[in-house]
Amino acid sequence: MPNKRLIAASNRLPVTVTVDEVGFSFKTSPGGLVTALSALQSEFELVWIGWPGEVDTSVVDPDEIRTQLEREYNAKPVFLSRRQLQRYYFGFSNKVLWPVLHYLPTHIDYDERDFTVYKEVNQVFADEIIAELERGNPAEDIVWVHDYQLMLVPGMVRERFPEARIGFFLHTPFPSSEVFRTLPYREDLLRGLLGASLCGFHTYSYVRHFRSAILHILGIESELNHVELDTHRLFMGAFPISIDLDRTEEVLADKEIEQDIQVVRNITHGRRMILSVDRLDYTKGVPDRLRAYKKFLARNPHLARDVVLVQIAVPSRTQIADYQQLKNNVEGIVNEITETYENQPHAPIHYIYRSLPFRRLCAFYLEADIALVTPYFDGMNLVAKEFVAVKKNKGVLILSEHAGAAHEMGEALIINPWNPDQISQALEHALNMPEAEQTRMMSAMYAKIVRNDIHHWSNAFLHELMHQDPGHEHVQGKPEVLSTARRSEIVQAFKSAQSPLLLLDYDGTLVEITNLPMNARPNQELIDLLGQLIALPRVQTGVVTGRSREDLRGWLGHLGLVFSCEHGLWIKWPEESDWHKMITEDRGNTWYTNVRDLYEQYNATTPGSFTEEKEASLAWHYRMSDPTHAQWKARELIMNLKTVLSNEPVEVISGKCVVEVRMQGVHKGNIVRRIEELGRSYDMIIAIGDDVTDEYLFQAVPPGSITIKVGKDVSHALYRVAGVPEVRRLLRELVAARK
Ligand code: GDG
Repeated sequence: MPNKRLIAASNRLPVTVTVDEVGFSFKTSPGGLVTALSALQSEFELVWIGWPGEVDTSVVDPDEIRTQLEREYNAKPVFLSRRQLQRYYFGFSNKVLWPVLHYLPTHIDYDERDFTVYKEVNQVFADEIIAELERGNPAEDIVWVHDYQLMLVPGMVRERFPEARIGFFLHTPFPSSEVFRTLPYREDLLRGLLGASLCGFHTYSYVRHFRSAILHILGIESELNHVELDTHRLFMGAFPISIDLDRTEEVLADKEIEQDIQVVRNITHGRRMILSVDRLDYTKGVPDRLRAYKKFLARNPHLARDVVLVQIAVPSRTQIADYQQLKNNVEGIVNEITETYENQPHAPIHYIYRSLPFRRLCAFYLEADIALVTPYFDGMNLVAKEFVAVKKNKGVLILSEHAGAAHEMGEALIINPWNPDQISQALEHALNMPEAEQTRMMSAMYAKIVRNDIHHWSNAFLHELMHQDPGHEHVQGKPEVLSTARRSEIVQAFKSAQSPLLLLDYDGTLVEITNLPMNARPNQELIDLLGQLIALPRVQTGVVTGRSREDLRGWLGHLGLVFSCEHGLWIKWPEESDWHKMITEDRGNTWYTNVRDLYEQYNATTPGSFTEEKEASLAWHYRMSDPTHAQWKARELIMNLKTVLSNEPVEVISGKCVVEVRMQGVHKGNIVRRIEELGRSYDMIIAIGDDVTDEYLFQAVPPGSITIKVGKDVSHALYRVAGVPEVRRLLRELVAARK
């Protein structure tokens, strides 16, 4: 028995439960994914988590179903109530995510309650995975989450098990970030995906779009194939899915396929067949395809008796109004074509609205001369690959350039599905294509499918997931992750310290960074927490910030904190009545005015950027600007500043989405000088900060101090934590220790 487990989660279980008068029964649906993962059973024990179909749990005992599914299939059912199904599946997944992921936001039908239930159901899936990891080995087991219905799950599992190896594969396209950002809750969805260790897409374009979305929506920069996150490293890659070639071969070798072929021939009546097979979905481009075919017939009336377009439309999501409308629309066009050619013995179109057995489908592929695959947008499109797999070296594939499959199958006749003339011309071209040319194109594509079938796909994904470096290691120059053990040692030391001092940065450490500095007000939870720290006997707490005195006085002035404002220009102990200025020169007007003028030029050419004027410094903020453009402008600005200011007593510092010029000698380390001036002594100092400006503090505190960097960057600090919530958690533990 393999000791590693592969925990796969997808919306649907590969087993469906049917309830009837005598009880319940199971029906397996052998999709490509199931075959691929089942083939790995010598390496892994496979556990599958998913929805088993609609089950009326008031009629049958769900526990009995659960036990049996577990025993017979190692499957864990996630039962969904009517409400959950409507809001999570039909609602947010299929009326919001599906259209946006396919560049068709006009099909969005959004009800804000749907996202709440989407989140709730994602949590149920995540809890099932977490329970499995708790029973197994979270550091060894592999989790593989599938598709857009479960985008929040990787983040939810990561929260519980930071060390878990979590794969996520998106079967749909990942659209341009401009389209993705139309989604409500796009930040939550992206953060959910960022919880994965490996995010797989069908093509590199989708990877590129994903990188652009995390940059433009979350401000997170990435490398070509990975992102360094505060908690772990996420890899991204293109893994084009493929088909189960063995299954196709088996079906073709089945003698009974002859009967299916006969059924197909009774439809074609010796004519040349153009075949289209789709789930009846508005992304598949069926109406425009049929209109293009109508145009083709009108341009080639002599062919109307010699060709037939067989359109197989598999019923899908029939409860959704847009799908019902699509069906009516498609049937209307089919009727128009049929009526136009009603004088012919056989209509040039044959429409089938149902799902067929796979062997019958293969008979259609075998008999078809041309496959016409014209989705507006499609993650991959397996129909195109199945056609090639069955035909091998004959026939013509006409393929939409917006299907993921077009990235691999460049030999096909590639068309733009929005251009009916081009479709019509491609049909003319295909019908006239010499056999030698067909063979050249088809065998090249067939060879690719043989090289990359469904097993190759799953192996490639899992290999990458298992062998990549999760980024938990200690990197030179990077602080050590603050482990649970080390944290409790610090808390213990704090508990017994005589006179400890906490020096805390504000933005990015005590509060999350916001687009506008004035919006980062402390919430009640923070005010209470700081109040509790202040109330601890013999403990002193300070806020060390680049902000102005006014901000801090207004927000936290009543608490009794030590303040260091404007990067150590102004410092005040609670018992002092006045602020102490750490340098005596004033602005030196020329540099200040020059910098202000230069910033003005950048404000004018960098939309979203603005200047913040402080007493001893000037900051240029670009958090709200287009990140790619603004980073370039920031680099240019720094070069200009260095030239303009070469003889001035100032420093140019580049922080998180901010460029700052400030007087030399003004930095956060000044607080240590002030402690000495005041003759104060502390036997334990804990300094926490997130930005480059906090490095001055980390370097200035005496040896033996505890320095903590918030975030993943290189730092002089000893330890690092992921974000504001972890800082607040540590502070709460410090309070509890001395109470
Ligand atoms: C999603 C993405 C991505 C179709 N009709 C019948 C039938 N089928 C089978 C085909 C094929 C599958 O359904 C359709 O797969 P597609 O890839 O074309 O499309 P979606 O269902 O939209 O799939 C897509 C895919 O996920 C995988 O990642 O390629 O882009 O949208 O295998 O054979 N099967 C049977 N009878 C039918 O009538 N038995």
